[in-house]
Amino acid sequence: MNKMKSDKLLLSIIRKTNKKAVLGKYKTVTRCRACDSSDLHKIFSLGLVPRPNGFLKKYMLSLKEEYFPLSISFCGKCGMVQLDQLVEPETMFGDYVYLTSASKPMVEHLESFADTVYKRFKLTPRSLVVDIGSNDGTFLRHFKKLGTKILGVDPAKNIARVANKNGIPTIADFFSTNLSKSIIAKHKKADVITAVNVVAHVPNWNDLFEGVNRLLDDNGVFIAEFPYLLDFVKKAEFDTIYHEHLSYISIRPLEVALNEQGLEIIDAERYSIHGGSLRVYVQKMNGRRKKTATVKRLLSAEIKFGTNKKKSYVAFSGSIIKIKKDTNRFLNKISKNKGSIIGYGASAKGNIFLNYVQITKEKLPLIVDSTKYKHGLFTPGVHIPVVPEEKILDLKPDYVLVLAWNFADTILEKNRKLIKSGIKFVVAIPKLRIYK
Ligand code: JHZ
Repeated sequence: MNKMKSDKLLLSIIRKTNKKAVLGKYKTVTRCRACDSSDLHKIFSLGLVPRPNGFLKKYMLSLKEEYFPLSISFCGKCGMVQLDQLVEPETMFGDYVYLTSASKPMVEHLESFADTVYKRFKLTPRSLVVDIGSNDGTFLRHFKKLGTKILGVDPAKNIARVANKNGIPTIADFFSTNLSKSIIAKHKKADVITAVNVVAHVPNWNDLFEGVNRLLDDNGVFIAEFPYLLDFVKKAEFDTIYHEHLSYISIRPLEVALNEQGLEIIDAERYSIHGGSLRVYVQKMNGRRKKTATVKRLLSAEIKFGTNKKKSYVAFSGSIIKIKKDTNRFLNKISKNKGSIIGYGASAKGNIFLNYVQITKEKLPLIVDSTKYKHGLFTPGVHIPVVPEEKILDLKPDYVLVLAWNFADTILEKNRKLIKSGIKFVVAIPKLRIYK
């Protein structure tokens, strides 16, 4: 079946639950983002889904809603894993609802991240830290406290406005080679450039890394952090596949793309945040710092895993199908027994989970969340209302499905009293578990 026919067939299935579903515009990616090879092989398709952060206001529920195919492939040459579709970035990031400051574990992670960087690279009041994808300025706020110069860049105009109001100077734009030139003209070269959960979102790596190389001082460091491919595959974190995440990054392809733009990885560290992330430290090619043994060790682990081999992704695909089956079986049992259940954490990944598993508001009538921007909105596709986190105290459901599984420890800990009172918390990824 050709692509167009299969999209139309999938759309007709979705229209059974969402009559307003239409096919949105997207481009198909045919070459590897890292090495430009066309040797791409499909890993898994999640069908058609709406934009992951496409929350709707009430009046929008009666309007058309765009859906896009969602699938990932690996590159047979360099092992890069990437999305097969490209949705116009402007429509995803121009007006954003995700706030870094809404998740306490992330705020704490960024605080210790800033401390580490400040000490390791001996920053001073003259040092300039530029944060790409700076969101509400949570990360830069820590550098400001430490006393460095700071500058944020973020395409979400609504959120950049908030950051500026809170004293974090932020350019409301996509970072690019062109923008790096104007930053140098107005400020100076950067001693540190950071990009936390950003590289995976950028379609054109050459332009990003060329811009980084231009903006970086000769002795500067570029530090990027992103969910790590090996964690993603091994822990079946399939709902982090969404249209904002164009790449599922490992060291090997990233190094290919960085080298191409005159940059090299000198160190890497693994963190548990967001289900398992990798932080890489990068300098200009043949810079003064030596490469650590960790980079080599991780590279060998990637080769051993076989990031460019079909067989490495078979168990991952099997787990996705099993999670869908187990969750549906579990929810059906609850509704058969007339039990009540709500969701916890209206995350982008949660929206993919709900749409892929086909969890409608009949099965999950409400989601609580700590982000003020999401309150009063409805989740994309399945239209479940989002309410403040504290509402859980009035609702007292029998079960709570934790959609922000990456913060399950924090969410379980802060709701310990509710769990003791008999409310059962459920986490579906990497496999269905009930906490009581
Ligand atoms: P969270 C984000 O994705 C955004 P999302 C982005 N696309 C990215 O790359 C990844 O992170 C890595 C809420 N919450 O962070 C807040 C509570 O209600 O998993 C958030 O809405 N109570 C840039 O959206 C959501 O859960 C809590 O106690 O998939 C978590 O969203 C906590 C801790 C969170 O990311």
